[in-house]
Amino acid sequence: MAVRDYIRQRFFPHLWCPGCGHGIVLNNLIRALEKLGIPKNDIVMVSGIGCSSRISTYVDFHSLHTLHGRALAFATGVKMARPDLHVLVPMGDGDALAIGGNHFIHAARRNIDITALVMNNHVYGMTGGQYSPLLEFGEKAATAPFGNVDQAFDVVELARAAGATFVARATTYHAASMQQIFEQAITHKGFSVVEVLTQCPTYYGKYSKIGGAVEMMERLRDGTTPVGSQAKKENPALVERGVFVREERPEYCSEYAKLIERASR
Ligand SMILES: Cc1ncc(C[n+]2csc(CCOP(=O)(O)OP(=O)(O)O)c2C)c(N)n1
Ligand code: SF4
Repeated sequence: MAVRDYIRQRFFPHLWCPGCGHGIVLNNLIRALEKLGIPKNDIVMVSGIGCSSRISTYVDFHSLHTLHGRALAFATGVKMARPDLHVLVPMGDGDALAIGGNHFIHAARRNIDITALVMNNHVYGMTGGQYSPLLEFGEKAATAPFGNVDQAFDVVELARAAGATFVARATTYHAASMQQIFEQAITHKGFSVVEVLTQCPTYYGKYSKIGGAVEMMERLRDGTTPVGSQAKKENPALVERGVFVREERPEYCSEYAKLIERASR
């Protein structure tokens, strides 16, 4: 199957602004699925609301475009009804970790076999660039013009602590490794989380004064380093990217099937 076969061409041109990172995520996700050879009828994409969540409009899979913050709740229902299908959940940082934070930690705790993609642009892009729980302390956004006084979440640490069995971080600058990480996350049996550091030049780039898409991607290039690198030891401010957690643990749907079996004896 060719990459274009995974796309709903009738919904193009897409709604993303020029330079938005979300299209890079869509591109790498489709390339990963094409490389893995997963038939599109075996994939369900469930999303909430946000610029990032719009990905579900553009892919020719079974798709549900649901409520802001609730994608993982819908996805849990889909996966429990049809554990044989691959369930992918693209979310913005607001969708996943502000309004959706509770669903996120409990999906991780259950280790349900869902692939969660957290597209972290630090703001609520769709509604005008308000800061999300992932905006770093001191940074500026539409609702933090004098600097953010809240502390940010680290998605990787949160997912690890909550029980996710595959946890990774990619960036839109490092597109080739993003595709490889997606392949590993999709084939992992259990709750997998990939945080993708991405850019919203329209709001975050403007209000933070970082600049346009190019400057934002240069920041991802210069501000990140492979996990466990010497550079991180020399400069602790660098953000690590790569795979942080890969573990085998009982998966929720498999355990639930065993429970039904025990109860039916
Ligand atoms: C229950 C509910 N609350 C608030 C909104 C308004 N809303 C729509 S998208 C969004 C935030 C989007 O930010 P994020 O999830 O980070 O995705 P991005 O647009 O940055 O990709 C909000 C607050 C909504 N649609 N529904
Ligand atoms: S507002 Fe930001 S996140 Fe939304 S499409 Fe534009 S650049 Fe992307």
